[in-house]
Order: sequence, then structure tokens, then C-alpha cells
Amino acid sequence: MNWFSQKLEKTRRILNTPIEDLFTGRAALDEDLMERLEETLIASDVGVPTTMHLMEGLEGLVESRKITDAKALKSALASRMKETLAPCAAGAFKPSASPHVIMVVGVNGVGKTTTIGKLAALFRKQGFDPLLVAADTFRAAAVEQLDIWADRAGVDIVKHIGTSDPAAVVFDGLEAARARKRGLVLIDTAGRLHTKVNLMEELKKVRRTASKKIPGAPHDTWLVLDASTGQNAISQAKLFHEAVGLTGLILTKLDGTAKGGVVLAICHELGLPLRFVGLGEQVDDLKEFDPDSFVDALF
Ligand SMILES: Nc1nc2c(ncn2[C@@H]2O[C@H](COP(=O)(O)OP(=O)(O)O)[C@@H](O)[C@H]2O)c(=O)[nH]1
Ligand SMILES: [Mg+2]
Repeated sequence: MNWFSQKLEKTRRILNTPIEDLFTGRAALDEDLMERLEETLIASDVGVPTTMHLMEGLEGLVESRKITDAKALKSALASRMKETLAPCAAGAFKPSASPHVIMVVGVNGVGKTTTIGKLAALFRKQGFDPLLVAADTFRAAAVEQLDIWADRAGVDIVKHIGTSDPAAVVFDGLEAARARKRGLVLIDTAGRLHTKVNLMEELKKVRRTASKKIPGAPHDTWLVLDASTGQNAISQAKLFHEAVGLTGLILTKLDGTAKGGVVLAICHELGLPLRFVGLGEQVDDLKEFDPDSFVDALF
């Protein structure tokens, strides 16, 4: 089993075991079996609308391929999943400006700061020289945490000591990016304020500050979602998309959760590019999202 499959072990198990069991004691695919497959998908956090979508295409495949065993059924399901995920593949990241500013948003604890650390290391390996901006000024610990990641990734960070205005840090961060001729800026933001309205207003203010300093910035706004929250991730994404306009998604904590099926729901229901998946707490535990290798790792 490869690294990716191992990381997805829990979701693999919750999907594969019931599908294999479907055929125990019977020789062919019947309606009852298809219904149980549907239930398995829904139970794996694929969600009702996306399960219906997968099943629709699957029925045709079952007929045309004359499927009568679990192996063939899994392979047909895998084809359907790849088709469903294909529109969400973002491909390799390419900056569209210099500096290209990426604002990273999401609720508290989903993995924003960790992901920025991993992204900084990855982008550095790819030859960019990212600058980190510590605009989660809500907690002092958040700045320290980003500082540690900056060290680990070997990149610069712009932070304020003892201020509570994220827009001011962003202003200074973009100023520094220009002065130091950096091609890429990653902005870490807060995920928790007293109310959702406050949080969204703060993020909008950060956006306005960025665009005043650098026209067109932020060029990307990526939402980080925690896979272990399952279907809840969908409603979070809708909320953030309405408020700040997202250009991409990052799904973290796919390791250690059985709710990996949510990837399909996220892609099918939101239609936003899924850029990266997080598969652990270490610097290398981040993978560009690729539907084919993801589905292959699942089965
Ligand atoms: N297992 C796992 N843990 C993660 C992943 N990404 C982040 N975490 C952990 O989730 C916790 C919250 O992460 P943090 O980056 O502080 O979240 P933030 O509040 O959104 O900035 C930390 O303990 C991280 O180590 C991931 O992909 N897999
Ligand atoms: Mg954070």
C-alpha cells in the first residue's frame, strides 16, 4: 500500500469493507444491493445529492460492463468518482501577478496556520520565495505558531507585536513584499471572533486593505476546510464564499478521518477548485489535489 492509501486508511475501510460485503451470499447485482451501496456512500459523508449523482452514472456502467462482482463494481464506482471530481482539479499553482497575494481563511482549528507552513515549504521547493503575513492577531499564540512554521520552511514573516489590527499587518506585509521584490505572499487570518458577522467584516477589511496596497490583491482567497467535520464543511464553504468570494479550497485532516467521502460532496456541490489536501501534521503532509490518484488511493 502506498503512502497516500495509508493516509486515507480510515476512509478506505469504511468504503471498501461494505462494498465487498455486498456480494456475500449472492451472485449478482440486484436492486437491493444497489440500495445498500447508496447507503454506504451516504454513510461515508458523500452526502445525498452527490450519492444520487454517482448512482445515476453507475447504473449505466453496471449494465454496459455486465458487472457481477465487488471488484468490477468498485472499478465502475471509481470511474464515476473520477468523472465527478475532474472539474475540481486545479492543476499546478501558477502566480498571476508579482507579488501574487494569497489570503487563507477558515474557521478556527481547521488547519490554516499549519497549511500555510506546509505551503511555504512546498512553494519554496518550487522556486518561489514566499513571504508570510501574520494577520491572525486575535491570539498571540497564532503569531508564534506561524513564526515557527516560517523558520521551519526557511521563509520570511511579517508580524506585529502587540497589535490587534490585522489590516495594519497586511498593509506592512504587502509593503515589505514589494520592497523585497517577493513574488508570493501568504496571509494567515483569524478564524474566531465574537460573531460570524465580525469575522466576515474583518476579512472584508483585510481584502480592501490588500487591494488598496496592490491592485488586484488578494489574487486568491483559499478556504481551509477540516475533512473530519464532514458535511459541515459544505455549509462553511457556502458562508465564506458568499462573504469574501473564494477562488479555491484546501481540505485538511484527511488522515485519521473516515469522512473522506466529503471530498466528493465538496467538489460536486460547491464547484470550486480543490487545490490541496492535508494528510498530517508534518511539513510534507500536503498534496496537490489530483482526482485520479485520490480515487485510486481510496480503492
Ligand atoms: N492530522 C492532521 N492534523 C492537522 C492537519 N492540518 C492541521 N492539523 C492540526 O490541526 C490543529 C489546528 O491547526 P492550526 O493550523 O492551528 O489551525 P488554524 O486555527 O486554522 O490555524 C493543529 O494541531 C494541527 O497540527 C492535517 O492535515 N492532518
Ligand atoms: Mg491559525
